[in-house]
Amino acid sequence: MITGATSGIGYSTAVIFASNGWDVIITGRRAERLEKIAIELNDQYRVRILTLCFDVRNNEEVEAAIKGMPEEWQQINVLVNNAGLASGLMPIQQGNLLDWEKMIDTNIKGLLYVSRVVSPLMIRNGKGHIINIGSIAGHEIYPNGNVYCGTKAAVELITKGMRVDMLKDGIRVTLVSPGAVNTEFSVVRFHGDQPRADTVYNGYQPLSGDDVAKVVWFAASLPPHINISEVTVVPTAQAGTNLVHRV
Ligand code: NDP
Ligand code: 8X3
Repeated sequence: MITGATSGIGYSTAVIFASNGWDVIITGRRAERLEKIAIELNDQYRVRILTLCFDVRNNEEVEAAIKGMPEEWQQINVLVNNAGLASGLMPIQQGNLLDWEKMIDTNIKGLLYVSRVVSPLMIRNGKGHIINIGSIAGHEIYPNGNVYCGTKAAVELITKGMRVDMLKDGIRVTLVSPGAVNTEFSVVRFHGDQPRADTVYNGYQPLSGDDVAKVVWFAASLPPHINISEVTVVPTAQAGTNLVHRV
């Protein structure tokens, strides 16, 4: 199950699992995209794709969608908690409360809602792997990153908490923390301002969604006794959230 599979890292992760023969549950709010991706992956890789359209911020929708799946789909081997966003880039003293709430509700509460429903299924099945998509923004702050960085720092500690709590159940828990990835992330952050979003990726080669998906797949495809606890993956041209070598 991959949350936020309608674009970027989540989409690429769905492709890599499907291309390796896995049946995949893809989720997101954009129903049309989900259906299009399901047809594409089914045609190309002959695997089964289940689409679940819900907003991770709405716990009722999350529970109804996941608990309502046919029993066979409830055997979730891997959950990739990827759905997330940045909204705005403003100093704390000028912050927009709606942006803050969107980020906190999606990146922290949404991840928790989905995990709360899926983790008991994994424990019931006696195995499972939760891969949370954090960020280097969770490890270090940059100007105006305040709340987004805070949500990703929370994801880091929640990931550790999950690992501790489900240790006895044999559930693997991994944190993947990417640096700059060229997806819809920046256009979402800048509320649809594509030219401004493009400036984030000018003058160097950022990661692609496919690059991050390879790391997620690596962690998921290791033998069951190996857990990658944390991995940070950045473009070669990036040495920190605010340190990118541009030419
Ligand atoms: P995209 O904007 O391309 O993808 C985000 C995905 O999350 C979309 O599929 C979107 O689907 C989904 N999503 C967002 N909000 C919700 C919601 N409320 N309910 C359900 N789904 C939601 O960005 P990325 O692929 O870059 O982002 C994926 C993750 O990677 C995020 O957690 C982000 O914080 C993290 N990340 C990104 C980095 C980057 O530089 N791009 C770097 C480090 C981490 P839909 O709109 O259809 O609901
Ligand atoms: C996304 C990376 O550095 O733009 O998490 O916040 S950054």
